[in-house]
Amino acid sequence: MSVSLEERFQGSLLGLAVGDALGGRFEAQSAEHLRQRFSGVESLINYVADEIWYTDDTQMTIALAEVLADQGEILEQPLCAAFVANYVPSRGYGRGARMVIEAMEEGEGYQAVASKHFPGGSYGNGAAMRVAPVGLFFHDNEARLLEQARQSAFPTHVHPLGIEGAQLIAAAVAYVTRSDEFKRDDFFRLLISHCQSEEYREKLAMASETTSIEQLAALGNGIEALESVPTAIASFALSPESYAETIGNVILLGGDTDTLAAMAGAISGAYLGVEAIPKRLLDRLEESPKGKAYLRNLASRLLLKYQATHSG
Ligand code: RVK
Ligand code: MG
Ligand code: MG
Repeated sequence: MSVSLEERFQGSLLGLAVGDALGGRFEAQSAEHLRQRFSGVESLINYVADEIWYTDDTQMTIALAEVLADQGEILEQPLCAAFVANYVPSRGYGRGARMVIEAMEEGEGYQAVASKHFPGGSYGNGAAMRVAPVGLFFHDNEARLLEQARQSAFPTHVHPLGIEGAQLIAAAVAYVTRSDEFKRDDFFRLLISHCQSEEYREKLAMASETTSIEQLAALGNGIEALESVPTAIASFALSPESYAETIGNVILLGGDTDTLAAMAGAISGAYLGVEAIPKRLLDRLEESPKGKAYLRNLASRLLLKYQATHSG
């Protein structure tokens, strides 16, 4: 069964938003607590009865997708302007990200804030959680993909581990966007070839051998990119044919549930397409001005720009 590029672009953005919104309900809870509450992924999904609202993960992804759809590439100034225009503090941002965006908003030198707030810059998962549109847009150009993922990280995440996390999620989204059939060994071989640090090489080697939920937990559920990017990738590879399992299994790990499910959902949605997202969840995704309909339209705009830059 072949999935169209339009279904993949929509699947990735909506898959990210739905994962973020469902995961957002359980942020910082423990795996023990969640396992007591839910017998498995099905009961987790059936629990959703009312509207689900996304968090900063989707809000920042929207900024990135808008820049790509308008400019055809990530440029520093339009990206900073889009982060500021899309800044909704109540969506719950990382501490460092908030300070950098507020400095941008004030017209201050955000570069100094980005590199000084944390020594060596942030290695939080904030660059990886928002990078999916880069993976979609540059799915057929590996060199550009890596450079643009780096560029999309820079205003807030200058630490090499924060940037590398973004490059790996972008590469995973790109790989599955090109794939009609998921080839696990090939997928991990490619991702490991993109690793620059020993830390990620080790974690992705572990991810490539993850064949159970217990092993998935050992990869981490934290807010640091290294403690969440490999986990999200491994969860997709564990259930490539099920969007629900891909996001449900990481949410049940507890910890940074919104971001784990946002990243895993973006990969799964790009592979399976928007139809794979359970109707129960998609129906309940918020209908705000930048809610479900806007995201669908943004995915189509992103695809149109992709096609325009690839014709002639
Ligand atoms: C609230 C020490 C560091 C560090 C460094 C830790 C939203 C800090 C989303 C920091 C995501 C946190 C998440 C997040 C995304 C990072 N030394 N600690 N060099 N670098 N940390 O603030 O956009 O949920 O504890 O840059 O990456 O849903 O507060 O933000 O879960 O990682 O925030 O890093 O966060 P930040 P972010
Ligand atoms: Mg969040
Ligand atoms: Mg989070």
